[in-house]
Amino acid sequence: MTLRIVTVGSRKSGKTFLTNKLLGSNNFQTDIMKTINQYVNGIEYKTIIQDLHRTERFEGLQTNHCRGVDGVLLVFNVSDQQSFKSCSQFIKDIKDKSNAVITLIGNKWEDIREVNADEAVEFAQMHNATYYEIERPEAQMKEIYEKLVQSIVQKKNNAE
Ligand SMILES: Nc1nc2c(ncn2[C@@H]2O[C@H](COP(=O)(O)OP(=O)(O)O)[C@@H](O)[C@H]2O)c(=O)[nH]1
Ligand SMILES: [Mg+2]
Repeated sequence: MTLRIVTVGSRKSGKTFLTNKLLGSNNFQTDIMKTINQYVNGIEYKTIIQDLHRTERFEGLQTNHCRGVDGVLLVFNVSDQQSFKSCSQFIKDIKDKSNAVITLIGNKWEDIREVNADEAVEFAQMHNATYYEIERPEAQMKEIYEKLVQSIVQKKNNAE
């Protein structure tokens, strides 16, 4: 079983930056499609992470590649209220097209805060998503990805 995970979110929210941190590389400015093998309860799962630059020119197109995905990393910039606001529509589109487990990520790398952690947590809960705020991408991304894969496997097992 191969699990497919995609990044979604406003332009410049940090999707590619965070994906590169997850992969431990710095090379990608354009499309990323990489395989990550991940163990859950002793079973190895193959996951594919997709961060598609070319879908971003029109934000509405991003969710086209969400059809049938297993997981979504939905990224906004904590310093940009608009990027958080746009998550509502993204979530709607994602849910139309998939049964994905959604991880909401507040990327924080500037000093300005326009989105409170509380409202992000509340928003995530409302949509059955998990919220993480990222200040140390190197340290946090791997764990966040692991947890997402665990949740996907759990959801699939429960559905059986
Ligand atoms: N230092 C730092 N820069 C970031 C971070 N997230 C995004 N950036 C910068 O913000 C810009 C846009 O990020 P990018 O990942 O390309 O956004 P995308 O359009 O969502 O893929 C790039 O110049 C990044 O280097 C972060 O967590 N820390
Ligand atoms: Mg990008």
